[in-house]
Amino acid sequence: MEKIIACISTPLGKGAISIVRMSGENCLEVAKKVFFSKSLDYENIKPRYMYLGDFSFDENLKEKCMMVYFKAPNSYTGEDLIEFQIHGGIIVTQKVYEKLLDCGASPAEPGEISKRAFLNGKLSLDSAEAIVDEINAESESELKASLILASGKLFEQVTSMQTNLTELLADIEVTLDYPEHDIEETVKEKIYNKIKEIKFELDKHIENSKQARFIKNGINVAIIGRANVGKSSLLNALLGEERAIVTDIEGTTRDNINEHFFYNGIKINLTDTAGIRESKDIVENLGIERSKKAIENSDMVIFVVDASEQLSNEDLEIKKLLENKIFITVINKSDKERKVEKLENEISISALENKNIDYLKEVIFSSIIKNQINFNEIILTNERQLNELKTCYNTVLELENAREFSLDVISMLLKQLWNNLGKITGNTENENIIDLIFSKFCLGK
Ligand SMILES: Nc1nc2c(ncn2[C@@H]2O[C@H](COP(=O)(O)OP(=O)(O)OP(=O)(O)O)[C@@H](O)[C@H]2O)c(=O)[nH]1
Ligand SMILES: [Mg+2]
Repeated sequence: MEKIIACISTPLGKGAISIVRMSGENCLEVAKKVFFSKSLDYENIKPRYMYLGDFSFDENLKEKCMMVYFKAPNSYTGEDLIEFQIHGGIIVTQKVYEKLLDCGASPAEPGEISKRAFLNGKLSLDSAEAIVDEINAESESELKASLILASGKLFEQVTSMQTNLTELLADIEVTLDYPEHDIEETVKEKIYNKIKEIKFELDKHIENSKQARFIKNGINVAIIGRANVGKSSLLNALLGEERAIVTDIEGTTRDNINEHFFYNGIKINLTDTAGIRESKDIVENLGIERSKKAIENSDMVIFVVDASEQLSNEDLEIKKLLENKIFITVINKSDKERKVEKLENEISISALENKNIDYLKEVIFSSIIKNQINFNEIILTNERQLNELKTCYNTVLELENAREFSLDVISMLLKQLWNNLGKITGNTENENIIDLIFSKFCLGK
């Protein structure tokens, strides 16, 4: 019998309510010692029914609260589970939790609640990970991608692939047991066709997930240019707030400034940098080094040039730094008389007058996100899942030559593929990944 665990499942802080949970067989026995309600007869307790009553710390000290009982297997963990909904104060929540420990429950490890759900077949590994991503989602796109996964779409597809593989393995067994029937070629043909189907599916997911990094982490954009061209003004214009200091003195920005905004549900991470120029100032030179680092770390660069001045050697030097980068050339200060020559693929804006800023946002977005993101399809934002999927894909490539192999070799490869698919959903014996994944959960989840 698993021990009874208890945890605080809402963030500790002041709020309307807090939830303290308890899971494990016989957790009702613990509840009996602390929760009393006129309408509650423990012998005939109704599952999924809110009881209003008193949580008793001792004879004199009581807290009015609600209790719900979920009877196994119809609960989040698949075990008997009880939730107390109490007033959302830090001390009262802790006291309820401690009282449950005093009465026989043990503290839950981070992720233990969800781990039990997984072990009891309530949750697949990929859905569990999707829930973590859902909780941590910072952008709408990340949330959408995690909701599809949490709904079990990947689990369904992977499980169906595994079922197909099991059938093929059974066919091989039969062929090996009755070699006189000479059906080897037919079986090999069947395997070949199934493998082609699986390859198509895996390929689709890998292809769809190419933009996943941007959905999860956003697009990193460095604003680069020589001093005084209006980089900080552009940052402010894109953000729609006066975040960075702007002056007409060259070298105003000395250290990178990181801020973000959202466009089409995608997070755009901006880095405003120190203007790049020859300088004897140590602080400024350090800042310039950081600008160069920002270029390296970015997915794309906005190269800002001043419209009212001719291109200088500094501009050209900076452009050289961008040779292997995706970049947009932005001609700023378009409100002034133009002196700069026409540049390739330029976008003319005025940060000061907010001209063409929305168009620039669209160009930033579309230089990275090439295809429309289809949120009805599976997008693997989770690196572990994607890596497992790629491993499967490699085995599928080997299996494509199935016709040339002996049935023993094919059988071995099919089992390998079955196991690797299982690592995505947790349908495998490997305890290490399971422990690793659930340790990333927050306490009380
Ligand atoms: N007319 C006009 N002036 C601008 C525009 N954008 C910026 N400026 C002015 O240009 C000067 C420099 O602007 P900043 O945004 O501080 O330039 P920066 O590139 O961040 O400069 P450093 O941090 O020193 O490298 C300020 O006086 C701004 O008001 C614009 O679109 N039009
Ligand atoms: Mg600046």
